[in-house]
Amino acid sequence: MPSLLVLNGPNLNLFGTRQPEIYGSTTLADIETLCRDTAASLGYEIAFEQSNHEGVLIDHIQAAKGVHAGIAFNAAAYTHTSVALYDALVSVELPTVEVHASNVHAREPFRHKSFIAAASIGVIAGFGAQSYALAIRALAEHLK
Ligand code: CA2
Repeated sequence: MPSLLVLNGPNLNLFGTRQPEIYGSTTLADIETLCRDTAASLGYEIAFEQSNHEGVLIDHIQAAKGVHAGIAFNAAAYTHTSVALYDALVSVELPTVEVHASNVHAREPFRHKSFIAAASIGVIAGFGAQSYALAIRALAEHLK
């Protein structure tokens, strides 16, 4: 079965534990289940990873080449800062969808800048945990 990488950046292990008014009450484990179920319904399996470390995220992106058909990526705060993650995404040439649970464009101005968007086929933000399911659907549609 073809496979997708769902990659999560710093602090996303805290989903469902704090700031529910911004990020909802769904835990990252719940989001993993949602991603697995959504992907399976579309004929994909997933690898689901989270790291608080930029270099580890880069290692996951590099290792995805030849293994996964695409990436759904919530780079969290690194979205707004990381040229290194942009370079890694460009180098692997895999279709990537940028994902955010919150609507970053309705928040602080520093969240309006994304280094990930320029290396992505599209961006989904603001739908809570469902942003992930929508990203997987977008990838599956793109890969048809
Ligand atoms: O909305 C998103 O998914 C974000 O990627 C989440 C990041 C934020 O820096 C981005 O601008 C938007 C924040 C991760 C912090 O996660 C927490 C989750 C629960 C409680 C506290 C922090």
